[in-house]
Amino acid sequence: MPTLVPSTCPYDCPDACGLLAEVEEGRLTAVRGNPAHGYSRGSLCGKMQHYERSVNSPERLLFPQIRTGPKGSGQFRRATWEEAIALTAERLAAVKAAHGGEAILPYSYAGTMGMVQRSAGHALFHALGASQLVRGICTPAKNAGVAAVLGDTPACDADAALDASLVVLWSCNAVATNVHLLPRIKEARRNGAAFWLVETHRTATSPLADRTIVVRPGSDGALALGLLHLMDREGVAAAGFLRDEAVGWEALRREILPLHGPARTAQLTGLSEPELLEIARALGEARAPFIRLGGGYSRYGNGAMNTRLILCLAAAAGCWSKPGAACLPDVSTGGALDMRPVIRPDLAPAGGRVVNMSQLGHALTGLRDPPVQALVVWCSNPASVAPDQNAVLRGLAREDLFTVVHERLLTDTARYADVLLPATFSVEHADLYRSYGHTWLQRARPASRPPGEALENWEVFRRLADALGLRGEPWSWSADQAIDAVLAAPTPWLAGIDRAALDAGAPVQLVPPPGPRWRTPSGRFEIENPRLAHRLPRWLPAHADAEGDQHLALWLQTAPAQFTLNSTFQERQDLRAREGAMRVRLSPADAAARRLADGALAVAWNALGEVALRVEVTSDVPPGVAVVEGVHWIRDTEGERNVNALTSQRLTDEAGGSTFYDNRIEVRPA
Ligand SMILES: Nc1nc2c(c(=O)[nH]1)N[C@H]1C(S)=C(S)[C@@H](COP(=O)(O)OP(=O)(O)OC[C@H]3O[C@@H](n4cnc5c(=O)[nH]c(N)nc54)[C@H](O)[C@@H]3O)O[C@H]1N2
Ligand SMILES: Nc1nc2c(c(=O)[nH]1)N[C@H]1C(S)=C(S)[C@@H](COP(=O)(O)OP(=O)(O)OC[C@H]3O[C@@H](n4cnc5c(=O)[nH]c(N)nc54)[C@H](O)[C@@H]3O)O[C@H]1N2
Ligand SMILES: [Mo]
Repeated sequence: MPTLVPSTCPYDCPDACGLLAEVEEGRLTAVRGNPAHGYSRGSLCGKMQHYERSVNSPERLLFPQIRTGPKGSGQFRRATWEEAIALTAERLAAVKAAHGGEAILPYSYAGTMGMVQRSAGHALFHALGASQLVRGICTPAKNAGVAAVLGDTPACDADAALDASLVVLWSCNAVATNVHLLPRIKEARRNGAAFWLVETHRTATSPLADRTIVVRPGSDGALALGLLHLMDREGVAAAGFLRDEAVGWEALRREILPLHGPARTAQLTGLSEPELLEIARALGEARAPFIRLGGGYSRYGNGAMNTRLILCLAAAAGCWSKPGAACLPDVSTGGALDMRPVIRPDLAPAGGRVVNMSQLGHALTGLRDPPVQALVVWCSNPASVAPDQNAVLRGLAREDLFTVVHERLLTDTARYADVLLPATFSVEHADLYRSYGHTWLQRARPASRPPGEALENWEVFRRLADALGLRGEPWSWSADQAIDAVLAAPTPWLAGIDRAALDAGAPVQLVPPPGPRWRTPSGRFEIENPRLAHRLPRWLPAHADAEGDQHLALWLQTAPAQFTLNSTFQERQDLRAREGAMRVRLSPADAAARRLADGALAVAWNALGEVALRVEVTSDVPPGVAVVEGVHWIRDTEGERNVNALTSQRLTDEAGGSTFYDNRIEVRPA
């Protein structure tokens, strides 16, 4: 009989599902959803249903290794942990002595969302005075836009969708990226709700929806302004709310909305004037609209501004004033845990160099004073996921760069390691999980035994700190003690939790601290924000509209795929088969104009690079748009590059976010 151990899905997804791990003789044999988890309620996505296949993968790294072949060849010899740690410590110390601490660059992201394991290296790199990584590859522009309008106002619960009469998923392909919102939407539909998507093409979620509103990429801000113009003109905007609970409505009406009549909106968004009017009326007149903001529209040069404008539209639709209505950007639980005991920001030198993780290519090939001479990667696969792949690979191939990678698998990045260290899977180590889609907190204990000599992040950085002569907290703690230290740091959110239940592995609900309705400096909904360069939100074009690449006709969309998660799960043959090979989806008109047949091998290109992929001809994609889903391992591509060879290192308007969807390409037959 297997033992059932409560655990958590560790991946970067708003759902952060509760798991039950089935373990026999220390080995994970299966996982199921934990029915006691109030958000995921016992169901799992297609990726996690057979997590044991990932955990027991024959491709797992089992021992420390040291490079023997050329950089990137993936040729290594086995080493002991003692040798690997000693070599790493010696090289990091030498780089620091010769070039200063800032020549060392830590690189990590959300391979696991577990708060302690993902943060395990931070204190060490602060103490070394290393360059500090700006971890902005995901949706900081969205977060900045939300903060500009809503401040720290807590989000609604996903269950708010149940009461809606109109559900709008605004750039969220929920079938892939927010699976557990769907049962709630289905229930709302049974009660009569309509279900719309705002998208750049028809997605896997489209067949479930009543309507997919297809806009030109990056034009969502213009759409929101045009709809605000029409709702105001038609008298269907939530006027009482905008006047009494918001600041800036009259200024927006006076200074900005007159510029966004239907003709200009139609031109910028690609929607027709009658359709715009119909959407404006439907939103304004909806009894209870529920608008969920995904991240898609925010990965553009105008990403933060788009967010501000969509939130203003949601306010005008009555999301904060009609009974049963709501707007859900993300559920921010960032204030729930005080990570300082683990991260130790106090150890970092003031004013040290910062490096944006979306500009790794530049950091490795262009930074001087000092150049990056040592790179330590964990919980991330930048060779696959970071933009401008050719620049990243040129950097990783530098003979004078010392690269350490702590990984579970031989990823594209791991192939470039000088020292390659084997990592545990989530079920093999302790951690603490909060979510950005709900308010459940979970503490997981190790459930199964790691294979070979795989070690958790925490233990690796402890050993490295020890070899570098760093003593005391947090390095004297075990991962469990680090979790205890985080839970002992008081926050208002933790005040009321059932600690015994949490410690026993049960999902425990965090309660946002009480406060005023609007947690903004003005105490109101901030259409106008005097602290920003653009006091009033306004239309900003996306990079690919404003910069020099307009001569390329196709707007590249590189959205998440359903059966993989960023570059995670690419080791799984069963999931790769369900996803299919890397392909570019084109409209029949664009395919015909380029003499590209369905299934043909083609080359997608722009100034940054070339990618070989298969063509899929589909009327789901409008002319002028090219869709490439998924972050494939380079190993599995036909031309040794994935779609990130075509994405640029340009950042968003605010907060240094990535602009993965803001690029143009052309496609030709191979
Ligand atoms: N299966 C799966 N799940 C995942 C992930 C994955 O890779 N696979 N990734 C995880 C991570 S790290 C994140 S951050 C989240 C991301 O999930 P979300 O932030 O919700 O959204 P995205 O999937 O990034 O984008 C959703 C949609 O935006 C659309 N889109 C692109 N540009 C525009 C635009 O200009 N306007 C509009 N209206 N729509 C646009 C795309 O077509 C896509 O369908 O998902 C997480 N979950
Ligand atoms: N073209 C394109 N590129 C994208 C995106 C896109 O939509 N399109 N999405 C972007 C987004 S939103 C994000 S968030 C980033 C995500 O970028 P990353 O956070 O780098 O995500 P993954 O590709 O999932 O790689 C995570 C790696 O961490 C490893 N890992 C997992 N758990 C552990 C652990 O406990 N310890 C250690 N040491 N390693 C572990 C996994 O094996 C995996 O190789 O990708 C971005 N890249
Ligand atoms: Mo992300």
